[in-house]
Amino acid sequence: MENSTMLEEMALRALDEIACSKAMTELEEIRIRTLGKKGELTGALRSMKDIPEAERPPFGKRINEIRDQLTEALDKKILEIKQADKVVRLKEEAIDITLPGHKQRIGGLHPLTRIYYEIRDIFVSMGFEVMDGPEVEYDKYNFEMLNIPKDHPARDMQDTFYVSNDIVLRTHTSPVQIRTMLKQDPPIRMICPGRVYRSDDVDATHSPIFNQVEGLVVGRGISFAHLKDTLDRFLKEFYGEATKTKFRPGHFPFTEPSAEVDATCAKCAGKGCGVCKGTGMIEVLGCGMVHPSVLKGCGIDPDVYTGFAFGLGLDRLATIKYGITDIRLLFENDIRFLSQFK
Ligand code: FA5
Repeated sequence: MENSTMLEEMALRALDEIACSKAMTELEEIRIRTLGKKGELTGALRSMKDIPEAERPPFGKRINEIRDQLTEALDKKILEIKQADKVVRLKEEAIDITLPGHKQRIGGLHPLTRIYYEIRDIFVSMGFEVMDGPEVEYDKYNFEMLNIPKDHPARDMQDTFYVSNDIVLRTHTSPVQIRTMLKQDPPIRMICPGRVYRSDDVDATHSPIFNQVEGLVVGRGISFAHLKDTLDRFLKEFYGEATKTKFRPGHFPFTEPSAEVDATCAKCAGKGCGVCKGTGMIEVLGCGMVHPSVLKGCGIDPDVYTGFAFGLGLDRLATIKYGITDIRLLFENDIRFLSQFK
């Protein structure tokens, strides 16, 4: 076949292939096959030597025209494919803003933390400072210096987890009283929050791990009237102005006299309900005047200084305040329960 006919056929075929191609890889193959260094057009140029001299200029001109035509067709098709790809990509990456989003859950403070913050703020506003003490405690601080010697029956009041003969998991926050009095001279006015441990059986009102807030005031002329007024004020602030308090005689080896304090039931406002067992009042804390021998053991002269102390169960206070019927709910960390306290 004549060279120029072959050239035209090649051009037509290439243009047709370009028009039909759907991918960049196909176009690249066509480009290399037709316009590449060893491609069909270069082959046509080389074949010029075989045609009569008079036909060479129009043949060469036609090769250049076809090169331009193919280049233009390829460029156009590349643009088309890129455009189509972009449309597909935009469609795939499109964000449907009408779809409902994922709800961002906002956390909240644990009810025990909230209760503690409330209690802390009330006492801090009365001039108390906040102290801290270890949960793994010397028997000496947890019991002995609080007037509870080894083998004394008073130890039965608090079933204890012993780590060794001399070390216990503290059964109450009262050892922080001792630690404070040992390192600080009066006047002292402190509260101490913390976790405590007792080998109590678990039920709706008892847990082997629970939380207390201890309070201690030591100074000249501190009397039971100060204790009564401080706790009265605190309970009114905490449960509401209408709250009434009742001080009943109690017994703690480290305070004399000792008292247990009942407050108007927050659930029924004193009318009587299941929570307060129909009495309208509920026991909320233990307290008393610091025993002179406890002061003396800590190097404080009981003839010069007197003091009062109190200890409240944070978990019990939380159950009463929020009407929680089972103390265990406070430790299970069930999100359905906790999310009610945001
Ligand atoms: C004491 O622990 C004394 N240290 C309190 C005190 C301090 C008295 C200073 C005088 C001066 P008691 O054992 O009663 O006292 O415990 C205090 C509070 O802890 C109780 O009123 C109760 O609210 C709470 N509590 C006691 N045992 C448990 C338990 N197993 N689970 C949850 N709360 C408890």
